[in-house]
Amino acid sequence: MKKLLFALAFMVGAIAAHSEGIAFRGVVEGYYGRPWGTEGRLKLLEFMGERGMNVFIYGPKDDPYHHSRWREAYPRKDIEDFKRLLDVAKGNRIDFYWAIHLGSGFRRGNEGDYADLFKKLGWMYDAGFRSFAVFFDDFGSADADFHAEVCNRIVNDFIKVRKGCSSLVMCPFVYWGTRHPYQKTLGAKLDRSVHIMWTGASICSDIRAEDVKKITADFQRPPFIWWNWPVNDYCRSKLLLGRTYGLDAVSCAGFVSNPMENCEANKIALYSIAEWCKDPAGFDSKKVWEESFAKIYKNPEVAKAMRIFAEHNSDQGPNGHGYRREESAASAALLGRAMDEFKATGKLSPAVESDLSGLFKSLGRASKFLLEELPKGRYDLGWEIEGWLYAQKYQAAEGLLTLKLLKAEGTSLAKIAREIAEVRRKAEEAAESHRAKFAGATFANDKGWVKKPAVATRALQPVIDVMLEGRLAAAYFAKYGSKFDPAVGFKGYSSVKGFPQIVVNRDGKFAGFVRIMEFHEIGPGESFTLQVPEKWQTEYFHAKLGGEEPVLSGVIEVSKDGKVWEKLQTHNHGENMERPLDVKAGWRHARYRNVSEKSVRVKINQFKFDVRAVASPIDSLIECIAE
Ligand code: LOG
Repeated sequence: MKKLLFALAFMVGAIAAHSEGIAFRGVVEGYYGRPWGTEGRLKLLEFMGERGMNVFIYGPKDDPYHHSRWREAYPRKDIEDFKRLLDVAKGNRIDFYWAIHLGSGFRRGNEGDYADLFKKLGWMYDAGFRSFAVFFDDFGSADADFHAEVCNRIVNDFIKVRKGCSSLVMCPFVYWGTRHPYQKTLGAKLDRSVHIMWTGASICSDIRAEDVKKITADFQRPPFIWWNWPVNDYCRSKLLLGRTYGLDAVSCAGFVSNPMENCEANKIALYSIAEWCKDPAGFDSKKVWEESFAKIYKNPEVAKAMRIFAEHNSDQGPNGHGYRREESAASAALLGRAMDEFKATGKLSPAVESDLSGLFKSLGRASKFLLEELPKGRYDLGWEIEGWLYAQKYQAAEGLLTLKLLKAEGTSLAKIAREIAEVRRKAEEAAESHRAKFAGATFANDKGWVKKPAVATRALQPVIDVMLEGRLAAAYFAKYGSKFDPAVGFKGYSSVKGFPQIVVNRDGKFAGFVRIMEFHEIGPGESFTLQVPEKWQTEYFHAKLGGEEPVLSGVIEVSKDGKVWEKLQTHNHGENMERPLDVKAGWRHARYRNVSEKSVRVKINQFKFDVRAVASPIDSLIECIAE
């Protein structure tokens, strides 16, 4: 009998998927990080209504009253906000679910915990909720009997008792993959009415028909899919604005997208997901993505610029989930050709150069336009994506300057290198101010997780990097007669005639002179100097100069610019002179100067800074070429 019912339910689900699309379709606010806030949610609900989505599951990991403090009542203000949300959801024919996360603190068989749970659900019912979900993801343990028991009791003692409640939705502890004993037990024991959430073959993954088939058998019901896209809580430096693909036309009880913390920016993905849900089999990913811009952005110029920008902001970058998306797809051939040509010849053909220049210009124009045009109120798209728009603007500028650099020589080359350094400095400044803005807008524990924005990292930035580094390295060779090594950005020099060539080496944390084995005479007033590139932060200085004599005859002086020097109060012992440095002071030069009236014999056993690496080889190279 059970089997028959199951087959019947399955068939109904399958028919629903093909005639009217997925029954429950919408959004789960289920990510880690800054929750959207009521204003953000209200706007999203309107959009979902317009796009025919009909379910919103509220479960932001970082709402304490959903999660760690699930027993406690929401403050009155939050309840008022929920009432507004419920109203707008109703007006848009959206079933607004409130989820409780019981993964921490709920003890199996503890009646006190059950009492607290029903009290809390009762308060939420009184606030107006009729749809409830229970989450166990990422917290607790794989105890299927326990999770089935809690859910079944909610069904029997609450959902069925209170008037007008929707079917319970639950997110299990093992919410991805198939064939897990936990999933099978859950499937067997959970009340038939409960929907079980599932993210696919892995946590973030495409949804494949054969996996859905397996999990449908394990759960003894079609899964309620929680699709972890376009969520970016595991790749917060990126915006995921690309097309929706990787979804087979599957039968499922429901389909909700877990989106990015960037609430407004989600509309691009959600537009497509809504279309997919309406007709999984007929869905045309490219076409729907293309048409979405004009539907989302009323101003056609904004739509056009967003389309250009989105094309290059869609891949997560390397990440723990191993989930990746295409990026800069329409430019793949051009970028591939540029890379090949440059690697083979150190140059670009005129055709490729002109196409690349066109691409950078269009990206530069689009991001500048959006920076000027988009309103930047706290819940506006402009506020959310400003940091990425700046990054895109500076990346485009860097790209164009790089094309100029490829053809420049001598003083003009140095001048362009300086311009590139300036663009990179501005990009860094904008990224830092974005980080500060986002950190300021989130809760205490989340501040450290906020990342600087990154754009077009998958295919476009690598081409700029290869060309920039390649051209600068060639220029370095022409200028200094040696091959570039990131450590060579560090310099050592001396005022002493006949002093041997100083070689600077960077070894992990240390940047300093390669040991000089023999003694050398340092005359009165003479010195030798170690210099590190601009972006490297120094936090310690240490010299060992071959005996006590140099320590008694000389001093260590430090400077920020190589012009104004200050005596460092070193701690001296034996042949050692050392001292911790304040990183913020920005000391980049250190020299030993003989301040006595006679020559002193020095053997450089060690002369080094401890550095914190912040600069890339490109920054070091630019510094060597630009001066
Ligand atoms: C969490 C979710 C998070 C997502 C992506 C589920 C069911 N739970 O690894 O809160 O946003 O992955 O990082 C999850 O997906 N855990």
